[in-house]
This record gives sequence, structure tokens and C-alpha cells, in this order.
Amino acid sequence: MKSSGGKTAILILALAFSLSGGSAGAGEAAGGHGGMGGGASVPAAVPGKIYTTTGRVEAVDREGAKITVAHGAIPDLKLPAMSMRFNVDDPSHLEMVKPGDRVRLDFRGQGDVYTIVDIEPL
Ligand SMILES: [Cu+2]
Repeated sequence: MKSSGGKTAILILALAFSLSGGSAGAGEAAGGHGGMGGGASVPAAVPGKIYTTTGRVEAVDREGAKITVAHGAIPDLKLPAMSMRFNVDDPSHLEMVKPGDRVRLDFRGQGDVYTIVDIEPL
């Protein structure tokens, strides 16, 4: 299939995802590590600090401006490898990657909310 078919499928998936998740509440929409358990062992991100990691894109939510990435361990944040949903500040980043892509991403954190400031396919 050409890319148009794939894009349609992705859009439908993204729409279904946002619809099914829409009633879960704003707190869940922030993504992050709220459900990880343990809690105390995860240090808060240093405000303003940019962290870099690599991973694989699992989902791109254009409506919600979020990208889900299965990232590697992030020693600075004492995070194991995991799947995590990041906010996206720059909408153009939503167009630059698609599910399945290996990516490098730069992000910053505030509390449990992690926001991608740059992302590029590897
Ligand atoms: Cu994570």
C-alpha cells in the first residue's frame, strides 16, 4: 500500500485512542510515570534541564499532541526502559515521526509531565 492508506489507518487509530482515553480524566492525559508504583525512588526532573534518550515510537496522537515512545533506560532520572507518553510542544514534531520509527528525543520534565523539545528519526 502507498503511504496514504497507512496514514488513514494511523489517523483512525489515533482517533480511537483519543476517544477511548478521553474520559479517563486530565490527569491521565499528562502521561508520565504516575502509575509506575514505588514512587519514592523516581527523582523529579530538574526544571529546565534537557534529557536525551532513544527509543521506538509506539503512537502519535495528533489531536492530543502526544507521542508515545518505548524508551531506553534514563540513568539521570533513574528510569528503567519503558513505554511513556510525552507531551509535544511543537506540532511539527508530530509530523516528523510515525509508529515504528527509531528516534532520538530531547525532553524536559516538570513533575510527572514530560515534554519533547526535539525529536528525530534515527
Ligand atoms: Cu519513562
